[in-house]
Amino acid sequence: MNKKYVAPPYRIKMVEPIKVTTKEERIGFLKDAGYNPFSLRSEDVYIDLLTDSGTGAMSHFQWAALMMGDEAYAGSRSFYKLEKVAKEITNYKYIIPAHQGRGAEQVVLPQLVDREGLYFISNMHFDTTRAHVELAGARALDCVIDECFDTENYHPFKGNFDLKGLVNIIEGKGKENIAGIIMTITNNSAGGQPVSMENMKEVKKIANKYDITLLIDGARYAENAYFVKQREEEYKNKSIREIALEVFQLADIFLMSAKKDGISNIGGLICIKEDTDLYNKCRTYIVPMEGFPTYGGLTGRDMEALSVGLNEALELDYLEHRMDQVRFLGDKLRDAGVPIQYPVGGHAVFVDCKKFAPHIPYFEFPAQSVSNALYLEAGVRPVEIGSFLLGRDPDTHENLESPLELMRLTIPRRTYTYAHLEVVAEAVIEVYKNREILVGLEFDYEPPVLRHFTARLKPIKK
Ligand code: PM9
Repeated sequence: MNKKYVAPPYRIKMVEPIKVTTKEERIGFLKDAGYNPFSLRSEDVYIDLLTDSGTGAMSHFQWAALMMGDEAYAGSRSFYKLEKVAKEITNYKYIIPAHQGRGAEQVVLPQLVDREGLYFISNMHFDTTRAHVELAGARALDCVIDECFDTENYHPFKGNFDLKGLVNIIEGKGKENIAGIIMTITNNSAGGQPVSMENMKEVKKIANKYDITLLIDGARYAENAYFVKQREEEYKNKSIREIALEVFQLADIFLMSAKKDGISNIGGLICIKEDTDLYNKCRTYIVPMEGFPTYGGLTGRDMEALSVGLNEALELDYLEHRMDQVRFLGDKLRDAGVPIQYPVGGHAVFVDCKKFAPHIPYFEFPAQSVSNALYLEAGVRPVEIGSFLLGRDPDTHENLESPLELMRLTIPRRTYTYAHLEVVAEAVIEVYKNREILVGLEFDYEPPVLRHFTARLKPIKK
C-alpha cells in the first residue's frame, strides 16, 4: 500500500486550544514585537514553529514520572535514575545534569580553554555553542562539506565534516591550538542535516592522530541515528540505540540540550566518557553556574520526565512518524516550487530565502523578512537562521554574511497534526507567490550577544 503519511503512534489525551487571529491584529502584534517573532506573545501565534526545543508533548509516562520527583538538594533519587538511563545510552562513566544545552556548554567549554589563541572546529557550531566558545576566549571555525550550501541537490549527509578542510585547519592553526572538535548531530544550522557514521569515524581518526578532544553536540542524536539507519547500508539492521551507542564511543564528551531528543520541556546533560580530571573540574564549576552536581539547575521532577523521554526518543515508530511529518511539509513546499534545503533534515523544513527573496541583501536579513511575512499571512511563527542570527565578527564587528539564508519551520515533537502542516504549507506558498513585495529590515536595537533573540527591527522604506 502506498502510504500518504505515517500516522502518529499515539492518541491524544489532552488538548491545548490555539486561536486564529486576524491579519489586522497580527500587523499590530508584529510591530509591537519589533519585527522579531521571538518577541511575540505565544498566545498571538496560531502554529508555533519557532523551535522544537522544549516544545514537545510529553507522554503520559512522563507526566506520571513527574510525581516521583525527589526534590532533595543533594543526592536526589531522581538524579540517580537519570544517571542510570544516560549511562545506559552512552556507556560513559560520568553524567552531570544541566538546566539546558547552553548550561552544559558554559560549564564544559571553559575547561578546555586554558589560554588565548585557541580554536574549536565544528561541522557547524550552533549559535549558543559559538557564543560560549567566544565567551571562553576561543574562536569557532565551521568546516562542513560544500554540498551543504547547495540546497537543491540531494546528498544523504549534508551535515558531514569536510575532512580535508578539517585537516587543513588543524595543520594551519597548529594542533596545539585546537581546543576541541565538535560534531553537531544533526547539524541544526545547515538544515537539521545528518552526519554519517562513516564521516564521524573519519573525524575520530583525525582527532586521534592529532590528539584532540572530540565532543558531540548531540541535541538531536536520536534523529541522526535514524538517518544512519535509513541511509547507510551497514546500519539498516541495527537498532537506533545500537547506532547511538556506537556514535558515543567515538567521542570523549557528549553535551546535550535534552529539550530536543529528551522530549522534555527543560534539561541538559554533560556526559564524560572517562576523563576523571575533566569531570572533577566540571563538578566543581557547575556549582556556582547551574547548581549542585546532582541537580544542575533541574528539579527532581524534571529529571524524572527526562529519564523517560530519553528512552522514548529512541523508539523507531516514534522517529518514523516524526521524520515523516518533516518530509510531508517539505514535499508540499517543493511540489509548489518553494526553494528548500533538500533533502529535508530531522526536525524542520528550512526554506532557502536567498532564492526566495534574492532582492534583499544579507545585511537586510531576507529570511527574517520572509518569516515576518509568514506570521502576517497565517499566524505561523518560524525562525530565521541566517545573517541576522550569525551576528558580527567578534574581532572586526562587521556584519557576517551567512552562506545560507534560511527560514526554519521547526516541528515540535508529538505536538501538531498533518492538518496543521497543511495550513503552514499553504501559507508559505501564498507568501512565495507575492515574494517581490517583501522588503529588508534594519536595526532599531541591537544587543551585543546573540542578537537575534532580543533585537528590535523595522522595515526599510525605499
Ligand atoms: N537549539 C533551536 O531552536 C534552541 C534555541 S534557539 C530558539 O534549535 C544545538 C545543536 C542546539 C541548541 C539549541 C543548543 C543549545 C545546543 N546545540 O537551547 O540551551 O540546537 O537547550 O541548547 C535551539 P539549549
